[in-house]
Order: sequence, then C-alpha cells, then structure tokens
Amino acid sequence: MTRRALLTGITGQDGSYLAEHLLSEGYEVWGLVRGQANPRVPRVRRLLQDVRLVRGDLLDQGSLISAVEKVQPDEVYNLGAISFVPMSWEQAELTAEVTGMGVLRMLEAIRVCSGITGSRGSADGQIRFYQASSSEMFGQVRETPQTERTPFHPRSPYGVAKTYGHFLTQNYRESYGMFAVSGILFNHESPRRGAEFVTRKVSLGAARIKLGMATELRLGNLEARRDWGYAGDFVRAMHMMMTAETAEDYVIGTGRTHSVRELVEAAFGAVGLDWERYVVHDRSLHRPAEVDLLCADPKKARTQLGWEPTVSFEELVAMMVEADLRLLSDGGDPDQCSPWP
Ligand code: NDP
Ligand code: GDR
Repeated sequence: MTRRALLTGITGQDGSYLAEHLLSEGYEVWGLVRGQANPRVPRVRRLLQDVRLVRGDLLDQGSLISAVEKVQPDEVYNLGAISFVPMSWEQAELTAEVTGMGVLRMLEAIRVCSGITGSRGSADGQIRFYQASSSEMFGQVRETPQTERTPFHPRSPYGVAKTYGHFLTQNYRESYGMFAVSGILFNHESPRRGAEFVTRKVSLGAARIKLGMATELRLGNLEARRDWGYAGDFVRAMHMMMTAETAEDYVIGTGRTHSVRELVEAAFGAVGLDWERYVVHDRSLHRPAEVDLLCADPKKARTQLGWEPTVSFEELVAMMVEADLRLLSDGGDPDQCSPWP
C-alpha cells in the first residue's frame, strides 16, 4: 500500500527536500499551504508537480482538522514555523502562536481525527507525527557536544517556542501512546536556503561581489559557531526516525563546528577573493541574546538509525556559492525566485 505523508512547511527549504525524498520512496505527498495568494505556492506547483496541496494554517485549528480528515495521512511532518530567529524578537507573540502553539494544534488535529480520547496505548497503528525541533533549544550550552540528554536553555522567543513544541510532542507520546518524535536538528543549509539566513547571505554576498554587483557584505557576530550540514542529508534522518520501530527523539548534526568568520573565509575563498576587503562588521545585526556555540553529538542517530551526513562543510559552502554564481549570472533574482532544482 502506498504510504501517504502530509507536510507543513512545504514552501520552505526542508519541505522541498523532504517532499522529493518521500516521492522517491514511493509516497503520496501532500503539502499544507496557507494564505489567499501565497507567492511561494506557484513555485511549489511548478517544481514539485507530484505533490498535492491542501489549504490550512498552523494558526487555525479547524483548518488542520479538515486537512488531516481530507488527506488521511499515515505520517505528518510538522516543518511549518516562523523559523528566522531575529524575527522572533520582533514578533514574539506570532512566533509563540505558529512555532509553539502550532504544534499543539497539529497534535490535536491528529488526536481528534484518530479518535484518541483515552490514555496511552490506544493509538497503535495511527498517524505518525514528526516535530521539527531545533538545536536553538540548547541555547546557552552547558556541555559540548550536545546530545539528546543535554539540558535546554533557549536564548530567543523562537527557541522557547520550539522547546514548548518539543516537550508537547514528548507529552503526547507519553499521554496517548502516539508515535510522535522530535528531530533535534542542527543548522542545515542548501542553495534553497532563505536569503535571510547567514550561510545564504554569505554565498549570495560573495557571488554578487565576484560578479561586480555589490561592493560589500554587512554581517553581525562573526564569532558565533554553528554545526552546519546539508539539508538533503537531514531530511533523510527525519524519514528514518518516522519509520523506526520505536518512537524516539534524535540529535541530528555533523559533529563539526565552524565560526561565521570561517564560513565567510570559505565562501570568499571559493570565488578567489580576500574576505577582509569586503566584509563590514555591523553591530546593529547582533542579537539581543546570542547562541555562541553549537556542535552536535549525532552518535545515537548513527548507531540506532544508521544515519550519516554525506556533505562536508567545505563542499556545502562551495555548492551554495556555485549555485548563486549561476543564479545571478542567469539574471535570477534570489528574492523573487529560487535556484531549484
Ligand atoms: P523555512 O523558513 O524555509 O520554512 C518555514 C515554513 O513554515 C514555510 O513553508 C512557511 O510557509 C511555513 N509557515 C510559516 N507560518 C506558517 C503558518 N502560520 N502555517 C503554516 N505554515 C507556516 O524553514 P526550514 O525549511 O529551514 O525549516 C523547517 C523547520 O525546521 C522549521 O520548523 C524550522 O524552525 C525547523 N528547523 C530548521 C533548521 C534549519 O537549519 N533549517 C534547524 C532546526 C529546525 P509560507 O510560505 O506560507 O510562509
Ligand atoms: P540560526 O541561523 O539563528 O542559527 O537559526 P542564522 O543563519 O540566522 O544565524 C547563524 C549565526 O550567524 C550569526 N550571524 C548572522 N546571522 C544572520 N542571519 N545574518 C547576519 O548578517 C549574521 N551575522 C552573523 C547569527 O548571530 C547566528 O549566530 C537557524 C534557523 O534555521 C532556525 O530555524 C533553526 O532552528 C536553527 O538554525 C538551528
């Protein structure tokens, strides 16, 4: 029997890669899309032609119940969120509603549509649920590298909202016996990454300067360290968690950490430029509270799921810079269109 998956966040980076992966595994894939005239929906229709779309919004409980009733999924992947950390200070309440409460609404939609009313054990064979948890939950880290047992200390309204969603997913697993898992994913990037995130900002910046379209790149904190991996690798891990025998949470990352400064050096190096001549440090881009250092210990995923990343930091940066050089040379506007596929 063909398995059916429903994805929120289909118009985002991970939604696109996960949809492609699930289609290649023979799934029927549905994407939840919101808004009356969402400008990203035509792109999904064009580039993910085999994905079927259903209307709904993580802010609207009824719409999620209707979507789950209509699609009758075997698996739900909750990727939808306000995902840009700085925006979570500007719109903290909206972030709590979408990134935090949205998880509750989707879990409730699944619970109601599955007819789960009692306590644990009643949900066997029901809809499986994946929550896109984040390394931002670790925030101010007390140990490095971070594992599934490292305590959380989120440093932004986004991190706090994700922590709520994480514990709620665990709670629905414990309360109702639902197959509900969280992937604690560290930063993952690709040529499809939104232009507001630092890796894409840097790959676009280096490509623009190389092509004579810009003369400088303004960045905030150059000392922050992140464990950056490739999105294509990370969506495989999501699927592995959802098809595992037992419902468990996993840390997913490469186990290597680099500073923003090293990222810039690698990206400008890839186009043969000396970054120090072009990068301007801009204090106004610093965050009210920073996450200084993230580095995953993905041992559990490696040993229990057999998951391994396949793209190194250097390969990832080169891939993104090359894609942006091509996009800009072809006259593409990264704010309006995307370099998919
Ligand atoms: P993106 O920012 O690229 O995509 C976010 C998605 O959320 C978009 O499809 C957006 O749709 C959707 N969305 C926003 N608001 C709503 C809403 N009210 N109802 C339904 N959908 C909504 O994120 P990524 O693909 O990078 O990340 C996917 C998930 O994984 C997110 O939850 C993110 O927080 C989490 N995560 C990401 C990591 C990363 O490094 N990429 C690491 C760890 C966790 P629309 O087009 O309608 O705006
Ligand atoms: P992050 O990603 O906050 O880790 O969240 P982002 O790329 O925005 O920032 C990474 C680090 O780079 C520093 N930085 C800058 N960041 C941006 N965006 N722009 C700049 O100009 C800049 N200069 C320095 C930041 O201070 C930060 O330390 C991402 C998102 O995908 C989340 O949704 C996800 O949960 C986490 O990764 C894991």
